[in-house]
Amino acid sequence: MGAGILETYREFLPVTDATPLITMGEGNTPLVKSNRLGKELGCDELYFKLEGCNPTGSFKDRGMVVAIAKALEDGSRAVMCASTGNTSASAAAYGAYCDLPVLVLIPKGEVAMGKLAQAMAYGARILMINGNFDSALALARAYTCKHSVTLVNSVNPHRLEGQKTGAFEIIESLGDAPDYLFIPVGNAGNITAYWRGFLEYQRAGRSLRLPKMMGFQAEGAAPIVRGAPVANPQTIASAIRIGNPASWQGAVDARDSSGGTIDMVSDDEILDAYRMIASKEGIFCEPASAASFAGLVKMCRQGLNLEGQRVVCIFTGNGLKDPDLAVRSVVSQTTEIEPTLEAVEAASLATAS
Ligand code: AN7
Repeated sequence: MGAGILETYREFLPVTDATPLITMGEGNTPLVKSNRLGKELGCDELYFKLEGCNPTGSFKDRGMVVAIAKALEDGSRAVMCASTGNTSASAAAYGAYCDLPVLVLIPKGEVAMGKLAQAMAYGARILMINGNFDSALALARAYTCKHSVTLVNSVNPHRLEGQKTGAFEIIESLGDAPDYLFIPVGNAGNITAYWRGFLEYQRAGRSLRLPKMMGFQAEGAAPIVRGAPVANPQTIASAIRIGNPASWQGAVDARDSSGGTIDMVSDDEILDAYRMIASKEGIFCEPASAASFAGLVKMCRQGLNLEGQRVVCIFTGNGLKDPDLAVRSVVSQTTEIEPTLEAVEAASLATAS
């Protein structure tokens, strides 16, 4: 373990003798058992997969390490992606690690500060466009068709190959697949990849069961739920502000073959979940990630009975990526006091007694 996903899962990945087995320590992320929220929902086996523990703070590193390794194998001279933030941070980091120039197209004013800071620090060439993610992705596709620059969005098949390893790890941790997998849906690559991972491990005899795939979009950016692209997607969860997902069909297949669902949650439900996960479990994930748990809460309210069921929520990215939102949306318990013991005692009374 800790060898990186290319080496650990090479028999399940497009690894050849010529593929460089690069790693920045991605994968092998914690699967943490819920201590409080599961009980509140009547579920005694609820787990959280902490993808924010990857090297750049999101699940994107699993797919990016494969995409970058294959780009190097193919002699690529530069890579490009469009991004709501996390893909650009990941591409920029792996590009820096491998001395491969990285171009990122991001929607101006719509990327969380932490992610932008990462792309800048890792030294990517950042092109801010006056448009949304969907138009950025269309431009990245058009540019990479015309020029010999490798596209590393999830339309690059190597990305989803890497991302399916999240499902492998869950099976290894639990001894089998869970009954339900709750996951946020944006461009729909991750739900597609997880389903593939569960199928492949079952086929390889490493698991017996298959989970119901429960995907959640944000209400203002829910094209799959509504059955048509959304021209001007809006949600506080900027990572999943996507109106025309590239892996639309993959998500629908995962839903239908698993007997799961793809539904939506409101920004208020996302923020409630985001605050609960942090204040009741000690896990700080980003708002888009909280859509998975918000979906679980919604299903339970609608009568889903989780007694005796094993449930996993994927927390796709780290809360530190969007500190502005945390400061704006959490009522903090902060008071300013004089630097005296008396003042500390007076202020602590209610909390420590
Ligand atoms: C934290 O970085 O699309 O359904 O450009 O950053 O596989 O797209 C990010 C997506 C969930 C949705 N959670 O996953 C990008 C980008 C977080 C994310 C998603 C994203 P997909």
